[in-house]
Amino acid sequence: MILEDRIEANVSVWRERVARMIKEYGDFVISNVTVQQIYSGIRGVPIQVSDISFVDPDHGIRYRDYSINEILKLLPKAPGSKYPMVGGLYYLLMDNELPTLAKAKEVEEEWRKRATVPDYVFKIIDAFPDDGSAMAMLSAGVMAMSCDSKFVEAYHDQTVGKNDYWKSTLDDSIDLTARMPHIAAYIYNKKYRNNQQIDPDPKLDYAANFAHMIGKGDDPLYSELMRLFILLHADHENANVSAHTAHLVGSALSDIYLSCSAGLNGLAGPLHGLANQECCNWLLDLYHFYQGIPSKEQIEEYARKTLADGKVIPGYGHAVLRCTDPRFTAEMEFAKANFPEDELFRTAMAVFEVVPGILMETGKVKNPWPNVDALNGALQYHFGVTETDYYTVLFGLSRLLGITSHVVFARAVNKPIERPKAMTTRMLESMISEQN
Ligand code: HAX
Repeated sequence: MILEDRIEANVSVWRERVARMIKEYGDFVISNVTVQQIYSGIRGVPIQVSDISFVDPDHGIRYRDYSINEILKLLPKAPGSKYPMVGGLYYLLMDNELPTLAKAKEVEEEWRKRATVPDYVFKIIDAFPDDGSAMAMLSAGVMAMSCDSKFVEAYHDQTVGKNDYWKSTLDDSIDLTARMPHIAAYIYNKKYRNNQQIDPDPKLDYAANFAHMIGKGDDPLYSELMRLFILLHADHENANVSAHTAHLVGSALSDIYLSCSAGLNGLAGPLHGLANQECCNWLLDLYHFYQGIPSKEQIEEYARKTLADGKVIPGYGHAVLRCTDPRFTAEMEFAKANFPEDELFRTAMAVFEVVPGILMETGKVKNPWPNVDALNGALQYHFGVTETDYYTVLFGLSRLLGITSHVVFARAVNKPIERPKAMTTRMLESMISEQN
């Protein structure tokens, strides 16, 4: 299998690099931790090495050191499409080589062979009420597949050593990512289309097949949006809530399904993946409140009221970024090129002109610029995917590509169980008083 061959070819180099780092520079100090950082979500403390992707605060995410613009240009495109094939993106995340179109297609072919979702997954999703949380359904469906895990089988097989655990983890990752579009579509159809399910179409590429399964197959532009959406949301280094959670769980040698289900639960939080739904709802409320595209003065009034109510303005700010998110820019360009007159998009653009200034005025927001969530919903809305409580599932579908790549890499280099240290307030106080 193409991904296994590539990783096999590189794994000894990766391991030697890690071993050399620890052996020769194990005592090298890269940062000190302050009291404030301990109390503030270990913000800014390096806790991972992430070669798969890196969030550059001033320029945004880089996958394997390529910027979003480079990735959009350099990855092979789906036939007849302006946007890269998801299979090529997965190849790049798993390795550090830009794939050819043939290689991207080979990954998608592997997914096609493994796309059958076990029936018990659908039964578990069916057990939820139709108005239940879409993310809870997704997480439960993913977690259930742990009973099929090839890693668990390998772990109990006395003949498989620790150095080979990555192979069965990769196998599980490909199975999981192959099944994700159908599981995500099943949830959409159960919740919003009276359970009218649509079978996968093996002739379609990964993104187009998902579009087809939620009933949007007739509009080729929606498939283009999903290719772009999946690419933009695939990874954001491995220290954010969802990726770090999945890594932490995986570090206990839990299988990929348990790890990814835990990561999805983190993604479901309003300060993380749920923000795209909150942002779209905020935009819609604003648009309806003023009965159309609001003026700058109206946006200002509305944004100030949001802040005065003690709420955040969703879609703005970021824990790491200190610039306009290039993923926001890529989505803006997509909308400008294809539906510049869409009223919700124009509302989002008007907000972009006003909100950063208001956030700057607060004097406390470190990054007043839009993140990717500021436009996600408006774009989905344009195509009639108006069910905002589903948007985080779209994010999860995409993000598992990055998360599974990180977990495979961690297994390949035998990263150990993660176990930071806690201390008591009394210990902290006495350390401080001893030094003062
Ligand atoms: N609106 C109002 N206040 C904001 C704000 C915003 N958009 N962004 C930050 N602030 C406030 C914070 O709440 C914090 O206030 P307090 O000191 O009173 O607690 C202060 O500004 C400093 O925060 P920060 O250091 O600039 O930002 P954080 O790293 O603490 O938080 C968040 C980063 C993304 C959570 C934050 O900017 C936020 O809540 N944004 C709105 C929600 C959002 O868009 N989330 C999606 C982020 C992208 C993502 O991860 N997607 O998955």
